[in-house]
Amino acid sequence: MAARTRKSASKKADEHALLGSIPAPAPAKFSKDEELKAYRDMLLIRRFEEKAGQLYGMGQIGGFCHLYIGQEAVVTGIQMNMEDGDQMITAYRDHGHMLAMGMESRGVMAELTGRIDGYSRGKGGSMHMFSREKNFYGGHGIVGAQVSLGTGLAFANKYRDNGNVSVSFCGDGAANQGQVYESFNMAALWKLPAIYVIENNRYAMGTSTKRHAAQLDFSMRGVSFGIPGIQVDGMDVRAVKSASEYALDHCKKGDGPIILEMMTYRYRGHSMSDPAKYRTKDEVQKMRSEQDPIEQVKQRILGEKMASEDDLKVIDKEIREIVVDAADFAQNSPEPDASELYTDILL
Ligand SMILES: Cc1ncc(C[n+]2csc(CCOP(=O)(O)OP(=O)(O)O)c2C)c(N)n1
Ligand SMILES: [Mg+2]
Repeated sequence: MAARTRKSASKKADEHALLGSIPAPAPAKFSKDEELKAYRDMLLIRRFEEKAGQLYGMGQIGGFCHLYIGQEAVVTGIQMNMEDGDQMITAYRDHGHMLAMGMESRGVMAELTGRIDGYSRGKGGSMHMFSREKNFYGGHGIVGAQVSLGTGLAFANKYRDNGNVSVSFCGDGAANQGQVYESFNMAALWKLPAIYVIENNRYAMGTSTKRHAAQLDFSMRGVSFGIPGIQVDGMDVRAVKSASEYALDHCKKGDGPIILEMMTYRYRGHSMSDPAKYRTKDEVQKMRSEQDPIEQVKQRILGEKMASEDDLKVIDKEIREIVVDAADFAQNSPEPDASELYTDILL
């Protein structure tokens, strides 16, 4: 009897495995324009955040500041497929998502430095910025909360029958949160147009996935709700683009929610105050030298002679100018007046 139970349990697991995982589509073949766009967009995120790291070190940015450096291909590849009206929502590691959605680097930097010209008038800081106009819904400090809110966005899309999709990002650690599964249940039940992107950067603060996750294959996290998942090389912007194209199509066809697990890595500590003693320097160095998302694109551009080193230097210079301009703008923007403490308050 016990043997029979074991056998049927393992059969069930096989069925779940089939249900849960869709093989990742082959990485897209990029045109010259797409390679250059990906290079430019990822470089902007990287240089912007390096500058933010510097300003933090100089005491110009207070509070929390979580850098996305290393993970740039994830948001860049997804954004390349998004259409007008599709929304994005994420946690606190959010600067890259804002820039990818077209928010102004000046306004983002001014918010980081707590100035009046910031997207939240200097009152939100790094973790709390929004732009309804650009369909970016934050910026959330409560781990996992954005997944429920993103599911609400998907519900609104379906209710309004507007054809749009909400893309909710969360980390590997957040994927253990209860409300994530409540959201999965409702999204599957109502076949909501929701993409759940789990950015698996291998750590939740200082805790590695091996120590925090019972199921290490995060693409399988929707299995009990019948939500398919795809595990994607999140360091290769072309792989991200193909998988997200598939996912957007899945949602737009009315097939309900889908999970994309992005295998990625953050080079910096969890936040600016984390010395990252839970991993070796070699581990970080290996990822940087072997899988860096920007370097991969650069090597393809040069290898396929889509542009020369000099052409790329021109782009690098333009990006540096945008970032320096954003930092100057932010530092010259006034701090909010004390009276701002009483605005935007819900009573
Ligand atoms: C509900 C809740 N619990 C705990 C925290 C503290 N906390 C902030 S970030 C974090 C780790 C999350 O890791 P992960 O989801 O993998 O995202 P990553 O930082 O790697 O992008 C924790 C536990 C929080 N902000 N909210
Ligand atoms: Mg993580």
